[in-house]
Amino acid sequence: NELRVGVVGAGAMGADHIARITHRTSGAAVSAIIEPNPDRAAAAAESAPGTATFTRIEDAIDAGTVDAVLVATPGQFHFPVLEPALDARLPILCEKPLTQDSTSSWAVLEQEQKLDRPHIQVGFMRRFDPEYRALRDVIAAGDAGELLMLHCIHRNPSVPESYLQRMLITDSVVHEFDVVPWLAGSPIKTVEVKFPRRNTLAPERLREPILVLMELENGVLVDVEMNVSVQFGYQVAAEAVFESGIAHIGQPSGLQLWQGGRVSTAEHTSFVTRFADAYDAEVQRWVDAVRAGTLVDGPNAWDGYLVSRACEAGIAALEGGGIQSIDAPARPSFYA
Ligand code: ISE
Repeated sequence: NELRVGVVGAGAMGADHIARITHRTSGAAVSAIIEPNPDRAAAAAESAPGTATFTRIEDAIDAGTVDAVLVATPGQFHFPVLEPALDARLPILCEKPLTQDSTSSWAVLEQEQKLDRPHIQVGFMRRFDPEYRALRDVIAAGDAGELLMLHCIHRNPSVPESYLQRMLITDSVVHEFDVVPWLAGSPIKTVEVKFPRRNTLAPERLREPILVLMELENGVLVDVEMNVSVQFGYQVAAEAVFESGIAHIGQPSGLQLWQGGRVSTAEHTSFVTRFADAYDAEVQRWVDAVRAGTLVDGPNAWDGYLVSRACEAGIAALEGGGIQSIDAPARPSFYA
């Protein structure tokens, strides 16, 4: 029987997930849309006929219409949704970040540990991107020797008005904070933020781009160019430097066109297309895991907690400067 998914939040990401589950995911259907904004709720319901709409998750749960929950609201609204969903023992796919800070993420872990097994998967979709997976395999296989450095590029054409300075860390670099330790097989030890010249095309409230430097426990050094006003497109790429080789991921791909004395290749303009395959795989594997009873097949709430600690160090580095260290507690056996 099909998994009945309640989608919380019908903004850009929620609408994308609703379309995905409705048209591309097998074994699942959207049964409820939880969205306080009536226009957004109506538009979303029209795209997924037969779904009920609610303004509060508690009402959707009480109506008995959902077997699992996909949380796609902005990060600051995750915590109040996770609480009732865990209370109802529902499996959850929560978009990144898990919550806005490590104290509330810890509270989520404590609540989850009252259940029989992990119920929350966190939406770090890069782990499902074919190129990131291939790079991780190259690192693990060691064919090019040990990994020495990672140069990461994270560029957005522009950001919405709701995007504030701290979100360079909590909304954007949050992805590197998850995917880099996963790639390199080593946790983050320190974080530092440097400021190059400011891009005058950035909104006035933002001082960016920024350069984020990380040292991992295993000695690998990582730099991240975080740049959200590049105008020309959406680019997420990385170069891995090994002892006896180099690997690149995230280069523009597809049709190359030679015309008028130029060579061109189409570039993405949004994460929705750049990571479409990753989102598809992420949601399908989550649905399969929930139907199989394992509930999680990807980053879990413990991973989300570690990222929240890295974000706190990142914000301290962004606002106060200096090299900030991260010392996370040991992983509870519940998440082994
Ligand atoms: C956005 O929220 C995302 O998650 C994207 O992956 C990221 O590239 C962007 O910077 C964020 O604002």
